[in-house]
Parts: sequence; structure tokens; C-alpha cells
Amino acid sequence: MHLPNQADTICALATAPGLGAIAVIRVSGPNTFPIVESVFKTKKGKVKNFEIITSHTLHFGDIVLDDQTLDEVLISVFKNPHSYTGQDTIEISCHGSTYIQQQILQLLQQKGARLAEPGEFTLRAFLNGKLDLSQAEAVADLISSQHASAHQTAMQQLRGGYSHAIQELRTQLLNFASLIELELDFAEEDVEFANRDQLSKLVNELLKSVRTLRESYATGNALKNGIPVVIAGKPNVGKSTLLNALLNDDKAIVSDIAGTTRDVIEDQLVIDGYRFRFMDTAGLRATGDVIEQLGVERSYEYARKANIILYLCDPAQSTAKEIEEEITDLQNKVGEDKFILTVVNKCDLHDQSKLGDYANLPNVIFIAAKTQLHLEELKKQLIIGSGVASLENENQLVTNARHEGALAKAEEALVRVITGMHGNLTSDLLALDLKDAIYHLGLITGEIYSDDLLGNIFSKFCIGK
Ligand SMILES: Nc1nc2c(ncn2[C@@H]2O[C@H](COP(=O)(O)OP(=O)(O)OP(=O)(O)O)[C@@H](O)[C@H]2O)c(=O)[nH]1
Ligand SMILES: [Mg+2]
Repeated sequence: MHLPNQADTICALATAPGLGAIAVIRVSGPNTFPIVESVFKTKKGKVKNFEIITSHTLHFGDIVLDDQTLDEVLISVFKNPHSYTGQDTIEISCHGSTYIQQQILQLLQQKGARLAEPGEFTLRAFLNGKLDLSQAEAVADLISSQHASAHQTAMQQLRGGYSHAIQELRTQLLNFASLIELELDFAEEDVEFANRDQLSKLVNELLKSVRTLRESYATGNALKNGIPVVIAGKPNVGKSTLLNALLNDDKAIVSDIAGTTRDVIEDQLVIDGYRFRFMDTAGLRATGDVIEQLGVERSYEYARKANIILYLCDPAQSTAKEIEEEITDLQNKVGEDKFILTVVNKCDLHDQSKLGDYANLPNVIFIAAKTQLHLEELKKQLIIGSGVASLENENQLVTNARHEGALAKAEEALVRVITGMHGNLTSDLLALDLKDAIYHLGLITGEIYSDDLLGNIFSKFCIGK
């Protein structure tokens, strides 16, 4: 794949397409100033010479087409290297009619600009050293963020997040790798330039940092894409009623027939700025019905992948002891570390003083989904149980699947370096594993990239960004 040419001057609509009060058209590249000069006149009818104008200034005037004024606009001037792309850039704020937008874009193309490809402005910013690759990816996340926690994690990454830490680690590894390379040049003389104890210490520290970053992905991903919460329990306990109550919507079918829900029904809700993904599942029971059985298996599968399980129960159906056994069984099936909140439902039908036995169940909360009783308390418990609030300010949170993949590869290579050193691996093989780790760390921040990688990342951006 070929990257688009940076020598071209590009233009695009930077605001959302369609009607608006104003629209912003961006122009960037070496010929930005002459191109815009050829279509812009001041109110006194003069041509501006942007070359001699101070950067970061605003200019009011007309866009002129065949001596006819097309629109009154405001122009912002950014001179290279002090612009988003690092090149000469002009932003034209025009009136937001689609006709005007199209006419100005056409005019700019007639004068020598070409339409930008998706993400091309940000690609230039990256190629010109304005942003590293993980920051460029954060720009896309920021644009698409729709709730507070996605916004916050994107901002954190945009500010540099863990890029600096990774760059630092990588530089140290590079130093060692070059010392080992040097040893290879003196192979006959059997010298060691790279102190093995120091190298071992460094690689171990690095491995620890890489693992911590990788582990943060579960939370980072949940903050960005929503925290998965599975609503599980026996048939008829009110799981679908709870989903509907949380969403304030008739999303799932509710009935007093046991086994109503057979598939996983999912929807999202933002609570206190955190996005949760709720999944209503088929009631857990042994059944001869093949389809229902498949649904039950699916319930377990989703429960294993969730961050939180709401285990719903109905005191009219089960004693506290039975519920305790059910939860132990569930915990065994989904893993010891999975957080299960015991939710005693249908409390509108029971005298709470008679539910004393249930109060001793692990992480218990009493609600009535049907009458919305204690739902606010349940939401509070979700925030606490997910642990997100305490992690949100953590600036070493990996939210990007590509970064997680690269960290995994770097981790594998570092483990090979450590085992290699224990086994007295020769310098040349050690150097290979070190280089592999350096390579994968470099992919995260973009110190190493291929055209394909960039093409892949930036093609997902919108045009004009
Ligand atoms: N009184 C009362 N009834 C409830 C409450 N929650 C659910 N119900 C009733 O319990 C019955 C079963 O509710 P569902 O939400 O369909 O139960 P489910 O757990 O999704 O059942 P399956 O899909 O079959 O596993 C319905 O008749 C609901 O109206 C509650 O808080 N109070
Ligand atoms: Mg149901």
C-alpha cells in the first residue's frame, strides 16, 4: 500500500457533512497559501499575502468565484511547523450550506489542491513528528467518545499516556542491543560489553512494566467500550424485568413462563459517565429442550467474559442456603476472581424482616425490578464493583487492541531473552530476541511502522481529520 503524497496540498470539510450554522474547510500542504490567496479577497478587495502574515491570526473577507462573492468567511492561518499537520494550514470558516461547502471545495481543487483521504491530516501530523502513533490513534478515539470515561481515556492517551514510558524502556533496550551487536563484531575475542547482570535486571523490570500495561487492557477496554455485566439466575427470577427496568425500555420479553429468554439480549446504559453493557441471559436450569440448553450454555459463556455478574434470585423460589450453593457452583464455573453481586429480587412481595437469612449472602443487595425498588443502590454497587472509578485517573491504561497485541509480542520476546540468558544463549541469538522486543514496542508509538500499518490505522479516521 502506498501512502498519499505529502507534497500535495489537501483540502476537506472538517465539520460534519450537511447543514449547519457554519462549516470549516481545512487546507494543508506546501501550496496552501498561494491556493487560498487566489480565491480570497479582503473586504477592501485586496489580495492577502499569507506568507508575510503572522501565524495564528484570523482574517475576514470573501471567497470569490468569477468576480462573484460566494461567501463571507473567516480564515485562520497556521504556519509550518506550528500547525496540526506541521505544514502550512488554513481553516476556512464559511456558512454551513452544503452548496457553499461544495463550491469552495471545488474552487480549491481547481486551484491545485486535492481532496484529502480519511485521516490524512492526522497522518501528516504523525509523519511530521507532531504526534506519535498512539496519540494519533487517541485522536480517533476522542472524536468517537460518547461518554465520560471513553473521553477521559482518550485524553489521557492523547497527552502521551504510556507512550513516554514505552519509549524510555525501548531506548534502554536499544542501548543494550547495540552493545551486544558490538560483541558480535569481536566474536573471536570472547568479550562482553553488555553487562549481563545489568541486562538481566533491565529485562526483568521491563517485563514487569509490559505485563502491568497488558493487564490494564481489561479495564481500559471496559472504560472505552463499556463494562460487560451479565444478568444471570434461574428461570423466572426477573432477569429480563431487571434489564428492562435499567434501560427504561421494553427490550426483552417478560413472562411468568419459565424459560422465556433463550438468547443473550444486550444493551448499553451510561451510569455516572461510565458505560455498562448489560446482558440478559437464559435462565440457568437443566432442561431437555435443546434450544433452551444452548441458551443456558451461552449464559455461562457470557458470564465468563463479563466483568460483573448480577446473580438474580427470588426468595419465593429458593432458600438462602440454596442460593449460596448456586453461587458457589457458578463461581466455580466462571472463575474464582469473577465479581458476583447477589441480587435478591421481588422484594415488593416479601416482608424484608423475613429475609434475614438472605442478608448474609455474599455481596447481597435487595431490589424489586418490577417496581424499580433500590435500582439506584444497585447502580452504585455496579460502579463500586467494577472498580473503574479508582482506575480512571491511572494514566497507564491500555485501551487499544493493537497496543495490547504488540505488548503481548514484546512480552514473549522478553521472556525468551530471560530464558536465553539463563541458558547462556549466544550473543547473536540473544540479539535477535532483543530486537524482536524492541520492534514490537516501537510499533506502539510508531517509531517503527509500515505503510500498511499506517494505511490500516488512518483509513478508519473520518475525512477532514
Ligand atoms: N412482583 C414482582 N414480580 C416480578 C419482579 N421482577 C419480575 N417479576 C415477574 O416475574 C416473572 C418473570 O420475569 P422475567 O423477567 O421474565 O424473568 P426471567 O428471569 O427473565 O425469566 P426467564 O427468561 O424465563 O429466565 C414475570 O411475571 C415478572 O413480571 C419483581 O420485582 N416483583
Ligand atoms: Mg428472561
